[in-house]
Amino acid sequence: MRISTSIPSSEITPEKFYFNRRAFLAGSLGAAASLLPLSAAASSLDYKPGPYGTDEAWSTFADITTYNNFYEFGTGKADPSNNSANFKPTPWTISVDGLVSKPTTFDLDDLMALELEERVYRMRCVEAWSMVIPWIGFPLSRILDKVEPLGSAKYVAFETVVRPEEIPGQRGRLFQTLDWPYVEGLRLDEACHPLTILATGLYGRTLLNQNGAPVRLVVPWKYGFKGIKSIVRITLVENQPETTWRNMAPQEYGFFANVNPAVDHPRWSQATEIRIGEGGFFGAARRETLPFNGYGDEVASLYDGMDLRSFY
Ligand SMILES: Nc1nc2c(c(=O)[nH]1)N[C@H]1C(S)=C(S)[C@@H](COP(=O)(O)O)O[C@H]1N2
Ligand SMILES: [Mo]
Repeated sequence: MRISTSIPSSEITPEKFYFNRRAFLAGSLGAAASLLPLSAAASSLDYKPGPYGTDEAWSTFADITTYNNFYEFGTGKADPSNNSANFKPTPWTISVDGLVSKPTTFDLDDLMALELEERVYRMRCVEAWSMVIPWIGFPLSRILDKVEPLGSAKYVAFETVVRPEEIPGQRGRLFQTLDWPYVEGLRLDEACHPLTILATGLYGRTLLNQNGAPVRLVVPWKYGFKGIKSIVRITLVENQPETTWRNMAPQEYGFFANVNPAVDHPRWSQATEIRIGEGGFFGAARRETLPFNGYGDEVASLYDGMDLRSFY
């Protein structure tokens, strides 16, 4: 993995910069505390500023790394950070296969050698909470281009690793909730959209296990469950692939899952959301949820002619 262990981190991902930016944006001394865990388990990454950003305050490193959904490690928000210490994200490969001219198995090193960039995106979970996360990664299109999709490829299917020895939720019994592997999918044009990235880090460092180390999908205009973690396989296919949450409850979770405040989940409203860090579900004012999570200018045209009243 091309991590800059030999270069002082102050030269490449100045933590002071994060501190200042957090303090500036949040106007908060709490920002200092939120940076303390930064140095512990993750390594510094080399990256450049990305073309997309937001003026909103970043969620703290502490919130992003302790309030998680990763059912392989348990269903509680603290479970992924508490139960993932034995998971080994290196060495790692991702095979990209299916309807492509050049099926390729990428080593994580190859991916880290792609030019990494920062993308500060809002993330909106279908459960009606949100964060602002400074991801480090690269457009998914960069590896799709390398394998040369065939004309018959219409969708992209993704798979999470299965390793019951390292992943307690996959050993069954205790909290067997979903079928493994966790699977997700995108239409090929969604997968090639410049906003769609594979993330290998956040806050300037490699991903911690709970965030989907070593590489996970980020599709900021869709509900968070589309952002499949710890990916080992990407397959180009002709037909719409199966997706985990839709398999689990098709009346509640669709394939497209575009953030849409006008269409409620059958059991709760999607009109507003809680920004984690701004107070509890019963405390802070709720924010308005934006169509396509605020990325409509970039992506609405992908859905011309589709019925956007549909959750799916
Ligand atoms: N393999 C896998 N990927 C997953 C999930 C999961 O349970 N397993 N949860 C999803 C959900 S519901 C959300 S909201 C995001 C959460 O990402 P974060 O914990 O890094 O914020 O991951 C998504 N990716
Ligand atoms: Mo989610």
